[in-house]
Amino acid sequence: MRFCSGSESVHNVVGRCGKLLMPGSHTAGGYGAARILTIIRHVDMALMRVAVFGLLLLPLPMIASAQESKQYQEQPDEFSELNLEQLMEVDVVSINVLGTHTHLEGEWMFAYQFMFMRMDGSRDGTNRLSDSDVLADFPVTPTNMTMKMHMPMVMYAPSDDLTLMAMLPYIKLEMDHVLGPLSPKPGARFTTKSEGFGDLNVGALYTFYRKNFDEHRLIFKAALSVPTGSIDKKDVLANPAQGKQKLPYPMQLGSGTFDLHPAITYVGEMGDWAWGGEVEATIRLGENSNDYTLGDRYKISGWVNWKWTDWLAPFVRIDGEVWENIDGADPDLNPAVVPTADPGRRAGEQIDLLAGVNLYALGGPLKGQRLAIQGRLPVYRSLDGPQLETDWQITVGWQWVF
Ligand SMILES: [Cu+2]
Repeated sequence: MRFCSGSESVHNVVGRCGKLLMPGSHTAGGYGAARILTIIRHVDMALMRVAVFGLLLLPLPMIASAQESKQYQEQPDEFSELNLEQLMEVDVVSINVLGTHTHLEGEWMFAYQFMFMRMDGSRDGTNRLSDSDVLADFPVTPTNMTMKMHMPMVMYAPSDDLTLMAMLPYIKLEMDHVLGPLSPKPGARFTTKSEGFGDLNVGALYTFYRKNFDEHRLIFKAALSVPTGSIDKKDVLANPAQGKQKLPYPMQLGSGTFDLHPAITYVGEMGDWAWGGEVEATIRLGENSNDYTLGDRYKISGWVNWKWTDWLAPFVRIDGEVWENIDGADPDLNPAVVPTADPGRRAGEQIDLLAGVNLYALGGPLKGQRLAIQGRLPVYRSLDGPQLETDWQITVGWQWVF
């Protein structure tokens, strides 16, 4: 019964293990105390969220004062006299096709991104685990997973300082599994698939500080994801006689909750170089209809872009990300069967190195179009495992600005 050991939170023991081990125990005597502890824990989480918001809202007073200073810090004449085509040459390095970027007043952008991610093998902490390591504790282990994501995106800038955006991913997931000695069919393999729209993301990017137009800029992002992605995806598992069963957490397409995605980005640009840094949080609001909340995420990034020629800008980037475990549990999932069904085996931290190129068409029939290719490799991973580890990712993005 290792999955009900002391490391489990009170919430999980009541919500999940309690249900598993002692059906109907929700009315038992110990429930009252456990419920109080659960409430305390939720208050804790709420306080943490308030703290993160406080940090992200800090720049608001600066926005107000920056507005005043902008009154007399007009764009230099050289910028106001440029036409659109020339302006696009100016922002050739700062518009990173795949990263946070803003547009100039009146610009529209249509974009499409394709992302492929491969996960292979499991990890616990920083240690690799073999399939048989995982199968010593679980009847089933995932062996690998692929994610394909198609992401159409639209952006519009009502002013040089404000860019609005919306994007809706279409996701295809595939996960392979093998059964172990704790199962009735050791060595048997099966694959699960799920496919559909993910969560709609809408937001605004606001430049609240700029020096010399775009030599140094600070941008605040306020974005919200709407739970349009399914959290009820099903497929046939190891035993086809049982029909389609609820798929575990990483095979679902959305969070099931409204999520906030606040971020602060710094972008600097000089000559043929652009550089930047970003902090971003994903804050889940409330609990979804399947009685759980995905873990919050915190990300910090830094990058350098170099304009090699007018049409080619390579870049390197480093991302560090921390994400928390799931709070609560889907009552249809049994965490004793497979690690992916355990809400307490989802957290992790990872550092990735990224590199790629941005390509720009400055004239001709492709004028205004941009293309980017980016690869991502992890240099550090520590996971609450056993958990599948991300091995590599490749993203191709196309943009049309007009
Ligand atoms: Cu854009």
